[in-house]
Amino acid sequence: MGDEKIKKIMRDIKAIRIQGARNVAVAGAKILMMKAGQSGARSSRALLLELREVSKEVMGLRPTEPALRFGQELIILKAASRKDLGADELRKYIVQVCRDYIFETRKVLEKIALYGSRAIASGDVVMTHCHSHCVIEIFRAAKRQGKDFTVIVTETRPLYQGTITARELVREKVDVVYCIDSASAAVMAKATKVLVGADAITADGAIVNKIGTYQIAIEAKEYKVPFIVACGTHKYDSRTALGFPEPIEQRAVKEVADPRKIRGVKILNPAFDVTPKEYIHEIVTEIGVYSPETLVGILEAKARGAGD
Ligand code: RUB
Repeated sequence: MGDEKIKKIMRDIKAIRIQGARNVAVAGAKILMMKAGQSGARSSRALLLELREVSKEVMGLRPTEPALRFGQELIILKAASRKDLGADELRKYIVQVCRDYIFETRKVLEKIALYGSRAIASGDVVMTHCHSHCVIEIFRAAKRQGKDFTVIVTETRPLYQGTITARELVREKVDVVYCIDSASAAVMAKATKVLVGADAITADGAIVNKIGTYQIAIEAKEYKVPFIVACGTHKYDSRTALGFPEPIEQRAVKEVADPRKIRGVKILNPAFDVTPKEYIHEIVTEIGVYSPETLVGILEAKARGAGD
């Protein structure tokens, strides 16, 4: 029964029914929590082995998700550091570590909402793409501060996450304009800002986000509209500083088109694209609002242990 629940969460992550980097990372932590809670392992060694196995599977579900990887690695690392405990104690310890991690991600989101809301002014027309919890929380905070603004939401083909964003903002009584992705250049002249989330920050200061983000960034630059990114520092992929490229998830072609209707054609379906630092005005994180260069300097120093 418990394993079935875990499998269901995994299927939901894979099918993007659970989506957005933060939610995916939290769902991954919940899987480890469930696995530990229900495991019948008699030794801490066996328990850790089970945890590592399921975690490997979880991390493979969405390849472009450093936050998911970071969360999984952190939980496993903490669990492994207490292998001196008996199986029952370790089980309880792991459940608590997962709870703490989930709580921490909530705190990160609240700080991003606070700092990011300062960039939103009454009268703004802000374009966003896809569905990002960081972005939604910023708009929610700005609205609660009494600011009146409009959000242009792009539909975000092929899975239409823009509809989630539109619905959530309407619930917050935000004025929403919805358009197809290919209308973004045509409506950019009306925008005063662009605000998007991110799945990854790379060592060269680029961000990786839902496919279509890069073209919006290019259009924003052309129209001199500030392009702002909101994301937690746990999305920094320090492996990119060692020369590993950020993997870009390639999804099933049937999400894009029915291959039987256009036979003989190679269909591409990359889930994400890379926006270089030159296009990014600033990145809003839980530790502050920085240019990509400054932020990466701080995060790289921290990753190498020099920042702590
Ligand atoms: C979602 C997406 C979001 C980032 C950030 O893609 O690209 O902008 O994940 O999300 P998908 P958050 O729908 O494929 O998961 O701010 O929620 O972490």
